[in-house]
Parts: sequence; structure tokens; C-alpha cells
Amino acid sequence: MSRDPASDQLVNYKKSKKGDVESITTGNGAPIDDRANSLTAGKNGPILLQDFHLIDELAHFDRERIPERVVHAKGAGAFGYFEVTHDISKYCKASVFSKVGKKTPVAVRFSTVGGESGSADTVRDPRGFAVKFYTEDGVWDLVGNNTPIFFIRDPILFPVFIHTQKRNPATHLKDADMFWDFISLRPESTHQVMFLFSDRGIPDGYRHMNGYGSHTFKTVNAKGEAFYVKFHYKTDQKIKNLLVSKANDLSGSDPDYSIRDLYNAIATGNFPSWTFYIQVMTFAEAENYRWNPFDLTKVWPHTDFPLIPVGKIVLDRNPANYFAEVEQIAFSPAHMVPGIEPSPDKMLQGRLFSYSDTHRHRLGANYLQLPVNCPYRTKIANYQRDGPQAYTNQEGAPNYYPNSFGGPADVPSAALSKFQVSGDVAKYNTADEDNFSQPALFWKNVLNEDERTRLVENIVGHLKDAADFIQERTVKNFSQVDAEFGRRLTEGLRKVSRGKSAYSNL
Ligand code: HDE
Repeated sequence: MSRDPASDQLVNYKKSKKGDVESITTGNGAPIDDRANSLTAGKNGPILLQDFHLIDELAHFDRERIPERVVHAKGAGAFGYFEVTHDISKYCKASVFSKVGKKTPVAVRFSTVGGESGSADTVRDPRGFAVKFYTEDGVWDLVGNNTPIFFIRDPILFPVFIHTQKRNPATHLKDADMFWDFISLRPESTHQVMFLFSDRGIPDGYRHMNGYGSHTFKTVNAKGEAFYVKFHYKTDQKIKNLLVSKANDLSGSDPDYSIRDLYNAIATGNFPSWTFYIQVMTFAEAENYRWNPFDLTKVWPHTDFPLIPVGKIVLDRNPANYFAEVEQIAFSPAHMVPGIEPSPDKMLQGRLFSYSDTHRHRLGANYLQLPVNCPYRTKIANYQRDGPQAYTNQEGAPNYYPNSFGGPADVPSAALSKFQVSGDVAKYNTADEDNFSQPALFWKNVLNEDERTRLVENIVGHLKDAADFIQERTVKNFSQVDAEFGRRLTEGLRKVSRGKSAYSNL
């Protein structure tokens, strides 16, 4: 019987051992005579407290779970490299881009967003596309999605927005009222919601979708000149999406479809790759641009800021162990390296705090010492010490600063580029910062007629479950994108509601 490599994992493990069988041990490495029977006083007697093996097994099992990620809990990971194909050193001095042909090891984790770690892969949801570059100057994490935009533009709304994507606190069910109430009260979400309900809202696995750093970042060259930059990684496998009916079938028949697809592709040498590009905006252009360049609900159109090729990401190794290398991988937008810096994008600023915080909770204060997270191409030298599971603790090096005993010293060349800020400290309302002009371009110029039809069907299919007043407010927002869009939604909703009375499905 021929099976795929994912199904044959254990068979292949056995083959790789070439008949060797290791001796079974306790956690402290001592050999175990009998793994199947506990130590009892007499044949039917009680178990002895001295059976360390049993107690250690049960106690360890009791602690097998760590908290799942609060978002992006379900995912797949793989390893490979980033290779530079074009010189961009005039924009960025980061060592990862230093010369054509240079390869840097990477780890990638793909994910869905709203579901728990056991949820189905083929749901309508954004996909995470996080890349960890193990550079000689430390780890750089580009923690992106498969969409160049996001639902909101101020991080203060993120936790409550995520609540609307998760379960109702009373029913523990996904809730169309929560979803569309928030979306319609915050019309800056319109652009991302249109992307989400378009065909690209259900990619066919993780290999057939693009990735985007999404935010505006700042890059700095060797002369100290700074630029605003966006990162894009476009699939070389071509975009492929699933039709709703197929996706729904797969949710039942193979909820792990995307994990399986990635594993099998890599295991059979069909290595997926993405071409990496940047868009560059000068500070002068940013001053006068027609859209706020730091607003994550907007793109920089390629016609204004063309894609500049940089390199490629290739994934050629599956994780050897899922928990160690994928569940415990910890990305943070704050993990930057010299040459790559934050921009004032508020969402990015919020993320700079949140990720490392979540890792300290999920994995512990020493999460950066775990092999998959540690910046192994550079040497850690600092004044952090101790804490849970301190695996490397910098031996006898001084643990205070300044010191006279050769402890690690400052690196002035790593200083951030200087920039000026001014303005009154206040809470600035960003709710109405031009929410519809880019969605209008998306409707008119990006989607073709069939895609528009499916967008309307997909929204109707979900929005129909929300309360009437929420449906009305939502359609009103979409009408501001394009009157025709609103009209078609109204018509679609009318069709599905015909004959439906309140609680008709009870
Ligand atoms: Fe995340 N996000 N996020 N996010 N995000 C997390 O970090 C957060 C946002 C993204 O494969 C969490 O380790 C805030 C945008 C990916 O391990 C958490 C805000 C984008 C992943 C978190 C955002 C992302 C996460 C949950 C608004 C695309 C999975 C567990 C300010 C550009 C990474 C964790 C992986 C994960 C916070 C918005 C992408 C809680 C506060 C925008 C790909 O820290």
C-alpha cells in the first residue's frame, strides 16, 4: 500500500534506526527494567511510593500542556533558508541582505487565527505567515499574515476585536452578532473584511498564499539614511484558494489539511518557495502621501511604490519534533536587528510589547534559550540571569554593569537612527480616517465580476446569521464602498431570509 510521507512517519523513523533499539530510561537517565508494570506490594497489593518511575510518568503527563497561543493557535512549521538575489544595501545595512548569494537560515510558522489548536485548517480566516531569520546579528522576526492589511489601526482595540472572533462567553459558540456588530461599528475594518470574504479568505493550504510583513518598517543603510519599507513574500507555487464547498468538506474529512500538505510537500523534496520584495518610501514622500503610510488598514499601491526584488525564502526541512520546534517557537515583532527598525505605525508599536509578553507567560522568562528561539549564530552576552529553566547562564561573567572585569560592553554602531517627534499628548480618534477609498479600488479594480459575485455570496452566507439591525448597519458601510455592492448584499440577504422566521432553525 502506498501512503504519503506524513502517514509513513513512524515507518521511516524505524528505517532510519537501522534495527537499533535504544534502552528505555527514567527521566534521570537510569535504565528501566519493565515499562508496563508498576511496583506493588504483592500481586494485588497497593502501589509503593518508591515507584519513582510511575510517579514521574504521571507527574510529567499532568504537565504536558502549555497554554495555546491566544490567537494563531493552530499552525504548521518548517525550516529552510533565505537567499539574497538582489542588492538592496542602499536601503538597508542589515547583515541578512549584505550580498547577493548570501543564505540565512529561517524558520517559518503558518497558522489560522481564530480557532483553537484542534480547529480545522480550511476555515475562512486570515493566515499567519511568521518568518524567523537566524542572522549573525541576532534573530529577526517578520511576523506577518497572508494579507497586506489588518482590521483595525489602533492596538487598543485588538483584545476586544479578537473576542469577537472567538466564542460567546455564555454560549461558548462562535457568534455572528459579536462578529458583525464590531465590524460594522468600526468601518476601518472594511478593507480587510472584503479581503477575508473574497476567494483569498480560504487559501488552499499554506504553500499557495503570499505573505506580507504588513506594517511599515524603517530600514537604515550604512550611511545612516533611513527609509520606510514594506516587506512582501509572494508564493512561487501560484495563488490557489479553496471553494467554500470543498473547504467545508475538508473541515470534516481532513481538519489538518494544511499541515499535511506542507509536511508531504517538503518530505517529497517539493520545497515551497516565496520571492521576497520590498516597497520603499522616502521620508519626504511619506510627508505628502495621499494616505497615511502608517495606517495598517491601507496598502501602498504598487503603481506608486513598485515591488523591488530582494531574494527568496525556501523551506526544505520539516520539524523533527512538533512541540519542540513549532509549538514552542516564539516570534516577536520586537526582535529586530541593526538596519531594521520600527516605524510609528501604532499597531506595530502595540505588537512590540505584546509578543514577548505572551512568550514569558506561555513559555517562561527564558524562552529565548530554547533551541528553536535562541539566536544561535551570535553569542548572547548580557546581564540577564537565572529564572525558570535557565539553560545557559553565562558562567562566571560579571552579572552587573558597569563593571571592571570584562563584562559585555556597549556597541555604539548599533544605535537606532535618530528621528524627531512633536505634537500634543492625547488620544487621537482615528475611526474615520478614510475607511472606504481603498476598499472601493479593491471592489472596482482588483476583483473581477465572478470574484465580486462570490464576495457578495460569502458575506451574505455569514452575515445572514446576525441580528437584523446589525445586518442593516453592515450593508450601509459596504454601500459606502460602492452603491452596487450594497445593493447586491441587500438583495442576497433578502433572498436567504425569505421564509425564515425568528428562531426558524430551532
Ligand atoms: Fe499578532 N499576536 N497581534 N498579529 N500574530 C500573536 O503572539 C497581537 C497582528 C501574528 O506563528 C500572539 O505568540 C497584537 C498583525 C502572527 O507563533 C499575540 C496585535 C499581524 C502570529 C499577538 C496583533 C499579526 C501572531 C499570540 C495588534 C500581521 C502567530 C501568540 C496590535 C501583520 C505567530 C503569540 C506564530 C500571534 C498579539 C496583530 C500576525 C497575543 C497585540 C497586524 C502570524 O502576542
